[in-house]
Amino acid sequence: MTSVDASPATGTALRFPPGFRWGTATAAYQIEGAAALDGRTPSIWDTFSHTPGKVLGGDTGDTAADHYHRMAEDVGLMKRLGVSDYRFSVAWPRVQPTGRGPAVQRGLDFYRRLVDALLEAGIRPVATLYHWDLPQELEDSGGWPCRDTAERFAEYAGLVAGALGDRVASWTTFNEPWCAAFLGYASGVHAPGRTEPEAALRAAHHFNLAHGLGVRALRAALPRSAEVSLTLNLHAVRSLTDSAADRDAARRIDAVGNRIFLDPVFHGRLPRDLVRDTAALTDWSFVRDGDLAAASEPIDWLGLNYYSPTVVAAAEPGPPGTEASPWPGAEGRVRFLPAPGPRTAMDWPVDADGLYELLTRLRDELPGVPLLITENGAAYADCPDARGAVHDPERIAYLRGHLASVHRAIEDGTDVRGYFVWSLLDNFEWAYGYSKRFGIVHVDFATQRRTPKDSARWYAEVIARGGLAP
Ligand code: IFM
Repeated sequence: MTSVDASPATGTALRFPPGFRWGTATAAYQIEGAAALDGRTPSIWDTFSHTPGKVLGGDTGDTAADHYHRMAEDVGLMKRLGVSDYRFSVAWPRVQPTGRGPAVQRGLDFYRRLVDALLEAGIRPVATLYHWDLPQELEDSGGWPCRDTAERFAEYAGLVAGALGDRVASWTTFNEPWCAAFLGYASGVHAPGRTEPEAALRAAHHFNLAHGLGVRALRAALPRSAEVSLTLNLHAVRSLTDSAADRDAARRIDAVGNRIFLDPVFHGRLPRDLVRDTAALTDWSFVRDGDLAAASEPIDWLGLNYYSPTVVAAAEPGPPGTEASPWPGAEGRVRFLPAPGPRTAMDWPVDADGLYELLTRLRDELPGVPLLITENGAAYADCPDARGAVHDPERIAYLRGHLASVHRAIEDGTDVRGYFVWSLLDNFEWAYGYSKRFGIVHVDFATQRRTPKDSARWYAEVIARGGLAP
């Protein structure tokens, strides 16, 4: 392998602690395809992506990266990278198509084959139970704003743990419940595409409840040594100025973006200011006795997904915006501003300091809770050159900068146990379809040919070295 390092020399090597977990991550609907095979039924994302106008270019996850049929090749790619861990998600409609009742063996068998191939390759499987693909039947009965969905999730968690618990030692209940609740039910840019702010707040509460009930179901089905966790996309919120009004804008976004999950899960309480901010929408009477105790079942680590920071200021007086907001309780009060600096193909600012800020905040607020970066990465418009090689120096620089931030946080006393690149493969990037490429492995979606990008070679070197070269 040729050596690739697109970053300026920094002088010193940054070594990560022994046992640091180096991984990659994917999600079922984004890569599997085989949407109607072996008993799988539609999820909310099948319905949403097949609805004209919802996804760029009319793209769907019907075939995606065809991982369902190319799983062995993809595990081979990871083995060559040298990763210690692979974070994947289980498609609920593949293993329990209606969201109720017994599991479908053919669906479970796929994940059993995947896990066996990983273990054979010396890679630790990290299974996420929910990465946004709710069985459509459960949405038809009310979806996440409906309490029963939380109970259904706990049953599903128990089924999957019963089937795979003998070989999967690391489990995550939810990936990014903020996106599922607020992009799915408030702004409607994600499935199921509803624009009902009160329903989104209910959904957020039911995600917290489902997480806690899921933790209980997992603990009941798994050996004591198994790890159980949750992944949040926390927002590194910065106030534009130090004025009271701008700081209040940041507080509002922190409440409905971060503390809406952190407080129930780690402290068994609702943020008081959030309840106040949202009083015109709900009295929160859907939170029943015992819910917050369930939500705060202890977990073994917290997964953090980070891409870019959020800069806010107090809104200027004016007519309300026409687009539905994903921030109930903050509409008309907060203005979002572009952070300075270079941007990725998603138009997201590149700012590795935001990751350091979040990690050290969690160090201070959640002492004793180990952290894993369960997603970090960047989309760029990668193209194979005439010889088929994919040069992606910006992605290498992005990953390098963010790994340096993780290293700095560790040096400053933060207990970070691992880092998983998003993503192993180019994939279905939700409302953007196949137009955005996050993979360190390029996928030609016409032929399904996989080509490791320069960043894949660079990441393999980082893993082999246990850190960043000087
Ligand atoms: O592709 C997504 C992933 O599914 C969840 N976290 C953010 C990624 C990039 O948008």
